[in-house]
Amino acid sequence: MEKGLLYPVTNAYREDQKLDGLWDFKFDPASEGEQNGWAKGLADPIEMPVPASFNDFFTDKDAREYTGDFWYLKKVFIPQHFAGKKVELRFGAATHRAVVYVNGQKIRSHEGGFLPFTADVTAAVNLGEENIIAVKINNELHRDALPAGDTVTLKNGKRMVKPFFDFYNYSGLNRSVHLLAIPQGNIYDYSTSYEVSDDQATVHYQVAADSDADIKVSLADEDGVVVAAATGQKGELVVKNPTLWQVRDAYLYTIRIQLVKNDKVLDEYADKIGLRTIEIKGHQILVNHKPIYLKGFGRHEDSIYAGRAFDLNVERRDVNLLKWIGANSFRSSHYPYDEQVYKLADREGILITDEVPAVGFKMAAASFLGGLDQSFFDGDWIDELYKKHIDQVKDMIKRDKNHPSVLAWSLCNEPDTSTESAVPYFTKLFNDSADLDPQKRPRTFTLNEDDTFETSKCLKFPDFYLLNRYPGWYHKWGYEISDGEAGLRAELDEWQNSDIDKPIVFSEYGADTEPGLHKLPSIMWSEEYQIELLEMFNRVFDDYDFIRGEQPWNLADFQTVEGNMRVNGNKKGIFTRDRQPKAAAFYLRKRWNSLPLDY
Ligand code: GCB
Repeated sequence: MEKGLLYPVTNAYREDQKLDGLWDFKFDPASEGEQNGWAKGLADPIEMPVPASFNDFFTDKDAREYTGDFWYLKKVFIPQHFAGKKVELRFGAATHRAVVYVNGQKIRSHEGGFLPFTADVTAAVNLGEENIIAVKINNELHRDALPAGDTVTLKNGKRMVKPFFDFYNYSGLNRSVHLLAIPQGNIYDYSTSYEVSDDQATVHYQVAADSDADIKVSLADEDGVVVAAATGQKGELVVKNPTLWQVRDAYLYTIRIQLVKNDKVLDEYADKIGLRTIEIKGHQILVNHKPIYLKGFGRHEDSIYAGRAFDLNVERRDVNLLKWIGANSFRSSHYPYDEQVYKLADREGILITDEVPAVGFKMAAASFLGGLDQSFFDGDWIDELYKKHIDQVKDMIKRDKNHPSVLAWSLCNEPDTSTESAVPYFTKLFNDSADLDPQKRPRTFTLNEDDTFETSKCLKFPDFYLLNRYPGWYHKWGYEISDGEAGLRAELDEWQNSDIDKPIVFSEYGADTEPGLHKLPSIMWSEEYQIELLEMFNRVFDDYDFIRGEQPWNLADFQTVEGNMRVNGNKKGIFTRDRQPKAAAFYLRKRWNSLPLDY
């Protein structure tokens, strides 16, 4: 678990330099780089953009599919004026495990390809000089790691990954690298929780700092007017007549935290927060005590050329598409996204179900590879996997807890919860994560098609249910879709007749659709069939009032592993991979713009 994961800022006390651009890059198939001194320099490197996944830049398949160790290296001038400060390197994401070296000295390692980590390099850097920063990354998949999969060696000696999920194993420094200089005694974490009524909001705050200085906290509105102030490591900020953060109508206050000693400010951290509450009551999801209905998508960080790299341009376009189509939410399937995604959602009033990269926890999900007949949670990898899983849940919540856009935590995608062996795992996961979020946001996981009201042994855990269901596509497809609808209704009738009274959100459903393929009457893969499938699901949703959201799969087409179920990727996008609408986008836009927020 990381000590603090505050997003880097530059102010009078802190300096943040992005180290994006071209880095030296080299594959290390024999894992010999460390003993051969690669941490100090790479012989015959190629140049690789950061942030980016390396895969799609290559024109040869061995390089694109490369699995194993690989190195990034950059010479960075570290200024003299960093003297007296703590110097850190912050990696937004290194997929999936990394070792950081400075001037040949090993500094730290990290596992988990979708969350940031910070290396304290104060003692290793030479100020006023160029320093050599090297990172050894490994992109193998294993059953005891997140996301889960296997790594195999082919008869020709080449390695390849066999993911237990369908998204392509894009690898590299997928998010920005930051060089930071911060005060030695610094603010390293803070958290807030809220109580709101029409005429007052109370912000309960808590600050974590490596210092015995006094802590001062203030809150300013969007005009910069300070509306509340308090002192102490823990306290309350009371705002009279607040403007609340509302869904698709965001208002952001600035919280400013200062460390002060003898009237001198030693450190300052400011951030944007939104005043709002989230609760689950019966089968309703409430924001600011009012029911809301989720409209949106599952998504991926995925685009052409740079793979899973965070690209602010793509994100701007995606958020504009979400607004255009009338969406108010998305799930960060199947991993926490770059922090800038959450900042944009905060600004636009979009709700996020934030998902940890716990995906592939089901041997049958390896069906993309032919399926493996064993319960995932019976495996001997479970203890090791759990350590990594809870560690990443902790880091995700630590990183994202202050974003008003975060609605809920998804602790797993489609785990195999239909065997008893899943129960102790989820008991522990839900117990160990219970107190991590001061706002006590709802926690959940998605239930795959096989994990139904009847078969799942873990229905007691989620605060609300996320159902991934594919009638009309993976079963009861084409002309049989009416039987698919009947099956879906039969399952929902069971939920309705049970004593469970919790919201259900449909977090995945959809049909692969080749853009431009038209057929009257429809056939599968045509744009017409995609609309028919959405219409079928919507008919069903409209008949059950405990369904509190619809998030079809996926916002956009995305790259997957090669296979006989995919034609150059997963085509269930409502938009193409280059973010243009399929016919279904116009259908959904009409529906979603006509549904009230509390539908
Ligand atoms: C699922 C997975 C998602 C896949 C999707 C599909 O259940 O959660 O990652 O992409 O199905 O299209 O097969």
